[in-house]
Amino acid sequence: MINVIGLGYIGLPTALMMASHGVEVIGTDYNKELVDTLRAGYTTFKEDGIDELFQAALNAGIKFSTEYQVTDTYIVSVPTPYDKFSKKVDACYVISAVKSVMAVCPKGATVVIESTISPGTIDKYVRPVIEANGFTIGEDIHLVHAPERIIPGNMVYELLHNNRTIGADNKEIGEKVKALYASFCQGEIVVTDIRTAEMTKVVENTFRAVNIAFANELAKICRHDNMDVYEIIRICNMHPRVNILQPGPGVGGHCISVDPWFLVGDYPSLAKVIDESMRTNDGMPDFVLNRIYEIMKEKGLKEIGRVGLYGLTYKENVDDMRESPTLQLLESQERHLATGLKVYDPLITKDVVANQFHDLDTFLDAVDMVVIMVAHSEIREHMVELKNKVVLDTRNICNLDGVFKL
Ligand code: SAJ
Repeated sequence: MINVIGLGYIGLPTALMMASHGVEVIGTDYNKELVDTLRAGYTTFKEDGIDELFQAALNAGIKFSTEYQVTDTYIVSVPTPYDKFSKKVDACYVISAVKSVMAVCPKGATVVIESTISPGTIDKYVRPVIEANGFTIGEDIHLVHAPERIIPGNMVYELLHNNRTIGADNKEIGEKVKALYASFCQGEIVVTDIRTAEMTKVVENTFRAVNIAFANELAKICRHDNMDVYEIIRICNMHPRVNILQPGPGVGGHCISVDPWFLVGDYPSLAKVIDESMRTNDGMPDFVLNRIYEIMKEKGLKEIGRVGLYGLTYKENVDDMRESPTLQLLESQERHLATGLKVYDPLITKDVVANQFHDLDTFLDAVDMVVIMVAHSEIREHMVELKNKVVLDTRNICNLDGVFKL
């Protein structure tokens, strides 16, 4: 039996996937409300295919609990926030979960850490907790790092198809955990050591962050001399060895906008390109705010309160707002004492910010200028309704006449 600890964006789909592929699974989360919701038969976030997967897992007998279980394999998938000031990972939830596992686990158990952690976290924080409980690692307890790789918006598909990395202290345990993931994963599963697995995860997200920063920097350069960055990227990408990503209003989510800081925090004098890239990405919401003022001036618009931001989530078609560029932009407008921007997101039904609307028509009635911050499918379907508005399209999805780009 597998006890999956932490039933959030990664733990839940992983638990469901294993259960629906014949593995006996109990999912544990300290949040009673979340466990009650799952027990009542409801998923806790939206994702393509998650409801069907949930149903298959329920049919296969998955259980949910607030208690840690006595079993031989644990998968720890709890959040790893980062400390904004020190730029270091905060492993408190991982440490606390491992402590709780130690309180119940039998000798011989395997503890798999799936949470994203900075390189060295297992040596520094996880091993001492296990040893402090009187266990010898490698004899009484086996330790593995199996970092997740799935992308919000396509999680179920990627869980099934992505290649994976398993880091283990010894090959035998690595192969055992590989077999567990192979119960559902159709991709290649590479077994390596723990430190390498920790590093690969952070490097993958850093690669993407640096490449997005390059696109964002190009957008700024092109804006300076009024060139079309999208056309330039399109043509450059026709070169067989060039593949530039897309500029945008900023980088959000709990991965690309966070993990690279672990490397900057741990190697401040070495991680120069990464540091500069992260600052470039973090500066994009301010760049958008400046664009809003420039365009308002050009179009003779006087009231910032008649400008509306479309999209609150960190990217299209997900309901996750963590580190979202729109939230960063709203913070930025407060710093510039220019509050009043209107906001609408079809996927955020709760009131989370001031001046938030819950209906597209009312939102459009309240504004003269729309800033497309997120390329949700909904806005693509209603593009024609924007034709009498001034539009700043930060995602390059709108081809109405006169639309402004980054
Ligand atoms: N973005 C751009 N331009 C682009 C691509 C993305 O501005 O060309 C922005 C998005 O709008 C968003 C942010 O970057 O605000 C991040 O979005 P994303 O789709 O690139 O990535 P995430 O954060 O949703 O998921 C990433 C993935 N990592 C990589 O692709 C290397 C995923 O595979 C990881 O599992 C996930 O981080 C994670 O949990 O670590």
